[in-house]
Amino acid sequence: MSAEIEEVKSLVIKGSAKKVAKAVQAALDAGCDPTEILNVGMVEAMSEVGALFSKNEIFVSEMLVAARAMKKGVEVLKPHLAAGSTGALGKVIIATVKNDLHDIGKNLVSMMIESAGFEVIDLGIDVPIATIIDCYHQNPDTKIIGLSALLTTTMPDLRETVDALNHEDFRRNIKIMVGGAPITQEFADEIGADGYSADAAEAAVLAKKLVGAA
Ligand code: B1M
Repeated sequence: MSAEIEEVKSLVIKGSAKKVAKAVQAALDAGCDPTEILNVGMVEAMSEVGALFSKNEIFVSEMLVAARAMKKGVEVLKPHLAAGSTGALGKVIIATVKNDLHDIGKNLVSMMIESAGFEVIDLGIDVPIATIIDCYHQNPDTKIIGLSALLTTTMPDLRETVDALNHEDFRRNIKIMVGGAPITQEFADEIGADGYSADAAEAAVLAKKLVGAA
């Protein structure tokens, strides 16, 4: 790993938001690959933060600080990862399901889907089912609804959300894709989603497949 990316990783783990933004810029200036800065410098850093939390070596507040630092880094990286979007492939509504406050992964998925050519309506975190349904009614040309869940305890919320959408008259007009660390293809099939992807890059490919554009 290059020294610049190592610096990004260490600053994300420490949660130094201001320094992370500068370190990401320095890594870009040094010619590091933006995808490597993201995956090795930031996503791996968050995995280490999660492992420290599991071992009771850090508190929730420290996870939050690391998450804020990663967001600052992603802001610097975004123009280098995502080319401008035309929105030509149609609208995607994306949300983290109710009771779940995790949004870093969902934001990366949004960014990649947008740069693949979709217009993304991001409803944020802890999103009630009714909000998603209302949003569809306001945007009846939506092609895909994407749902993220990061906790084993919100997998039932994901199931409930997909189930509710599966009972809507508009279901035949949309595809549903799901993802998040505890989600698997098997779970996605079980709850009646149309697609699952393990990461943001795969999510963009899946979205295109779901609308027949790949
Ligand atoms: Co929380 N958290 N957290 N957390 N957190 C995890 C998920 C955990 C694994 C940490 C651990 O214990 N090792 C654990 C869950 C354990 C479990 O479910 N069995 C956990 C816990 C327990 C909790 C709390 C319950 C802690 C507490 O309060 N006691 C609490 C729950 C709050 C709630 O949601 N109700 C909580 C809170 C938080 C913070 C708010 C402090 C913060 C989130 C801040 C934020 O997101 N703005 C936080 C963080 C940062 C984490 C970890 C450390 C990092 C998550 C992350 O951003 N990863 C996480 C540990 C870990 O993941 N190793 C952890 C990086 C991100 C790029 O990856 O989100 O997986 P990920 O997204 C990927 C893929 O999953 C996929 O693509 C993304 C990009 O490649 N993907 C999709 C995601 N969504 C997709 C949607 C798609 C397709 C693909 O289609 C639509």
